[in-house]
Amino acid sequence: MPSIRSKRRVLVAASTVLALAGAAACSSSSDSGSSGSAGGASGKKVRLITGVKSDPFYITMTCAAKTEAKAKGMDFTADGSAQWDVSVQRPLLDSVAATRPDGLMISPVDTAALTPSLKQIQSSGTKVALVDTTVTDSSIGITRISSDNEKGGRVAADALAKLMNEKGSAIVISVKPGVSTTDARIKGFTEEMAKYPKIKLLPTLYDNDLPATAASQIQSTLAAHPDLGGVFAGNTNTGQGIATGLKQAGKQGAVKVAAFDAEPDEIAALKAGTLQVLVAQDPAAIGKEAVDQLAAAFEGKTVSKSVGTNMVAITKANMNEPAVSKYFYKSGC
Ligand code: T6T
Repeated sequence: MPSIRSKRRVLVAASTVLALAGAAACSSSSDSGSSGSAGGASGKKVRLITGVKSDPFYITMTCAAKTEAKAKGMDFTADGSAQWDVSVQRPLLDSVAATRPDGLMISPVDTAALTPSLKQIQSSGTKVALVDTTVTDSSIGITRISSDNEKGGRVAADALAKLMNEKGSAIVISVKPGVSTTDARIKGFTEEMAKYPKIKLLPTLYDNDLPATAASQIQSTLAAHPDLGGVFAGNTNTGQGIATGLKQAGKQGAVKVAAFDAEPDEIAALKAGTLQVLVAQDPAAIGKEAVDQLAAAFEGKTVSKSVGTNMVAITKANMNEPAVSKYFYKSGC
């Protein structure tokens, strides 16, 4: 697989994987928010709160974080919201905060709603690492680790436009407004799709991260727009739901789909030809990197304020290549 990694570039390997090299650690800062306390990383209490506990993206992240934390002798536990909802994640955050951990890794489900709680936790001495999603307030987090989601949206747009022969109607279905990652994907996708004047982009729909909602949304869109040629699914549950909806409408393969992520159901849909392109992230790298940055902070070493991780565009043609299939998400450790 001819893919040469370089910083900040989207690389297209002719017939195989399209590697989107992560923007390496950037804007390193020597101040980790406070000098590391004695004893380094070993024994430090680190808690992870993910966006949705049952989501294979976060399960894959958690597995890698757990392994890295164990190797560094940390006291590490993980939890996650039952669903993508501030009212569900907030009590989880507050209960973790009450234990005053040394480090908190969190994927906030909203760019602003949880900021007051995060400010309070941070001011009480807990080092906060934002993983995957972020918050608008730049004072939150000694480090932020995620994919370059805007770039991923652009890649999805170019891939979908090609599949649609650069004409027809397309639609974006995603989680909900105010999610830093999926908002960035939509931004990148929409801006890139504007380069294809014969493709008409319908208004974006939001499914609250519920596959059943995405399934019914794609069916009602098909009914209203019989010429629908393409769909961009903003994340796993949306991709899963769209695949189901297209199958129920007997349109699998006829309507082309570019979806973010690579959880097992999306992989199966790719194999079946219901989805055509998956922009896979590297949640394992996000989890591992966050633990490493917290360890650096505990040890008083330089902490990278933001770290970009890799993404790979997966198709039926390249999905069996080991260098590609290693990006498939897991449903368990
Ligand atoms: O796409 C990922 C994650 O990057 C996003 O922030 C929320 O949805 C996922 O977890 C997949 O469901």
